[in-house]
Amino acid sequence: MGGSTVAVAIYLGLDSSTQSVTATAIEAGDGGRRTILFERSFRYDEAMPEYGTRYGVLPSSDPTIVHAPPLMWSHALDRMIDELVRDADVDWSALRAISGSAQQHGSVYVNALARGRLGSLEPGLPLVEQIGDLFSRRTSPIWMDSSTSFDCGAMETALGGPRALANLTGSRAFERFTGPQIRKFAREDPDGFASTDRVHLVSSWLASLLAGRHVAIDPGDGSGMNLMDLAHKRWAPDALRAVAPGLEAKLPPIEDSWSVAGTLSPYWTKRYNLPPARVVVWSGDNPCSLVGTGLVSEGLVAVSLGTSDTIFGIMPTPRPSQDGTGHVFASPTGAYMGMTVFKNGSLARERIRDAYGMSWADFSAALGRTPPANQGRTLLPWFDPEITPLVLTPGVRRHQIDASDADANVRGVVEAQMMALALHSRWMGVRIRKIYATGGAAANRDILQVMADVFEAEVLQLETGNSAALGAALRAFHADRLADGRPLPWEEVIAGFVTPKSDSKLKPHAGHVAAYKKLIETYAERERAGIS
Ligand code: ADP
Ligand code: XUL
Repeated sequence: MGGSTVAVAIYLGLDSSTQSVTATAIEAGDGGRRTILFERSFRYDEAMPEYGTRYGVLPSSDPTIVHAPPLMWSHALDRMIDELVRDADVDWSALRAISGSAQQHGSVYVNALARGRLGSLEPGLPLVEQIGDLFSRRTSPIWMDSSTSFDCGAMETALGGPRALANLTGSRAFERFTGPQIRKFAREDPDGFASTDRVHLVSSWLASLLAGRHVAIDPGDGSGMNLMDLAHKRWAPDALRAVAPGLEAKLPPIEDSWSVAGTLSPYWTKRYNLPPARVVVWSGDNPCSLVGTGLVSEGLVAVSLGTSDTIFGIMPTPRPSQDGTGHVFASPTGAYMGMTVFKNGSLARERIRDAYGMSWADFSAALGRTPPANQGRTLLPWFDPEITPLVLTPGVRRHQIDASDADANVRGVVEAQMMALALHSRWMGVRIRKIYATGGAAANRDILQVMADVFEAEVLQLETGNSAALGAALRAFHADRLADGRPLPWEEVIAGFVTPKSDSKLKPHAGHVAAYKKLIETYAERERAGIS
């Protein structure tokens, strides 16, 4: 395929997220034609009940331990491709390249059998029947896991303290980051670690399945490990040593986010009659969302209201958070991105919604019935252990809100989340005037109005809520053009694909802004008191 010019090219972006898998296909013609062909999604819990997950994770009696089955993510990839090729409306012979996005930090441990097996999968048999014996750890710790405080402490001590680790890797040690997670595994199950030939991220594992060989980790997702030298985008030997002896030999290499890892392996081309499309290295969901929300230059930020709530924006040069709040990641555009992450996002909103037997429409109506700033009443929404700020013992802390007052609780959870987003993005040093909202809950304009009022910023919805899958498709497009020797600047890659919805702009109300300016300081105090 390399070098040939086709009139219309199709690019596929896959997003393997916490609760679901999504595929977005785009068409990019030479004559400037740009269309999102389709988006398709299914949830693991519903589509694959045999794995026993709830919200995409395995049941656990310890709230700090959160794992998911890597076989399920692999199976879901196969099933999604199967569903896509049945879609008669798409001419898959025009598929030029595939890339992907995955929940960050989660690690997949495979044994040496994978080396040969990845490239020799039998097209006549389903994938899931051929890879079950490749995992040297049957379950994968994911980003919601917070059981590695001991290993975080050990890594920070070995590297000269939290600030030194942040300056080297972009973040102080965080419980969910892959380095501390690998350290814990090597310590608790030395035999399992010894039989591990490769430690992948979810992103690099799924890319490996497509390409039929072990594929690299990109600097975007590599930044979520506490193991990568952020300035040089290569493994940091001191950090690897602080995790486990021999780790370097078990890690894939780090390669640019626009690297072509190969073409679709015979399993995919023969089983599904697909062309040998280029497989572009995958990245994390937040780095992909940066592209899929069009944040390819400085000045704008996006807030993603998915399973996690995240806030991020591009940073031309890395300025790690000196107070240990957030992260600097490499951006898949080659620059950097600043980001803060909250675990109690959509599932906390759902907990409140479900506790009072509401629908999303009822939830919105409750926001409509209650005054902004909730008469000074707040709650701390820590249903699960929280990442920002670090809270390992979960529990909702209410201030003057009666647990039986449904409306006040609805307003309380949304205001808490928006104030926490605003407070804990201050370290980025950006005056936020405009926010692109994405993720499942960005469909809810009543939630976004609270965001606009708390941030005193305009909030816009995008044409697609699936910015991670779209970002992956756009990355495939960018990398394919580059590999053909016809590179496009990022502004041209995203043009026509990443558009705010017309009439979607929400503006802050002056009176509400004033109320939140007061409340946010009270909230900050209650948060500090709530942690201790
Ligand atoms: P992820 O990619 O992390 O799996 P999504 O971005 O797909 O998650 O978001 C899924 C979440 O979106 C659901 O858990 C649900 O709580 C939330 N959601 C969907 N529709 C609405 C709505 N109308 N109002 C608020 N939240 C919503
Ligand atoms: C990012 C993070 C989450 C996951 C899941 O640091 O932990 O946003 O990527 O989406």
